[in-house]
Amino acid sequence: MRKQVIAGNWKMYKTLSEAKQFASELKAKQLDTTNVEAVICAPALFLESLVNETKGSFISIGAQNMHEEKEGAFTGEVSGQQLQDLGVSYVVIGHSERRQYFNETDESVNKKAKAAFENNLTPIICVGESLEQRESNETESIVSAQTTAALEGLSEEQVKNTIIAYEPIWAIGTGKTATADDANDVCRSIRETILDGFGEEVASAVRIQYGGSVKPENIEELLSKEDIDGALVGGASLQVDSFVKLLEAGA
Ligand code: G2H
Repeated sequence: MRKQVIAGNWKMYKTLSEAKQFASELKAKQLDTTNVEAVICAPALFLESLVNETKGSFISIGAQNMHEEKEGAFTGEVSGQQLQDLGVSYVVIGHSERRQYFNETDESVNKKAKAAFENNLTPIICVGESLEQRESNETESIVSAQTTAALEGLSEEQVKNTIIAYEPIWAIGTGKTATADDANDVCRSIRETILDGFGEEVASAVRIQYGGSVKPENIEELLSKEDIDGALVGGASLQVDSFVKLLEAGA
């Protein structure tokens, strides 16, 4: 059985002291995490402190982006090697905000996914369609093409350990959520794409999250669906109480 993974994506929110306070409050909670993984994807500046603060707890720490090269003259960038060295274990790749505002492409997403595995980081690869694409019935073809491109050249073992986050762009931070059935249909189509490319064993192992205005009020229904294995959560991951409710729903 696939273990649910609830990942908070803090985006560019919080100060260092707020981040540390959150981690110290969260780790003190008595949560049954047998069936759920808890990940916080924080701004790069906070990663070292958060890794230290959460050591030995049920919480894992992720970055929100990385550069595909190991090192080099890339001002302002952070490499997979540097993340691994800090003790980071996950990295979000190809979030729609990065695709939209920072020219992230399917090709760079693929390079970053490969670099993530080279540095023992679990990639959370985001895919999703725009409103226009949904309205012209292109959702599954767009998401399938993004998935295929992102996973190109990865080994079966690596794909099994990849997390795909299906985030319809029109549902991000807007309060609009895809219905649980619609989200599940797209997650199933992603799994079918992986089945075509990598076979049954890989497709049934890979975890596929839904993301886009997930909150305590809608998470249970989303997670009850067969092909949804967790959530990537922005706004509702910023408060400890709300994040705890999301984890409890996954437990
Ligand atoms: C989608 C999501 C987190 P929110 O970007 O990746 O954010 O839950 O605020 O829609």
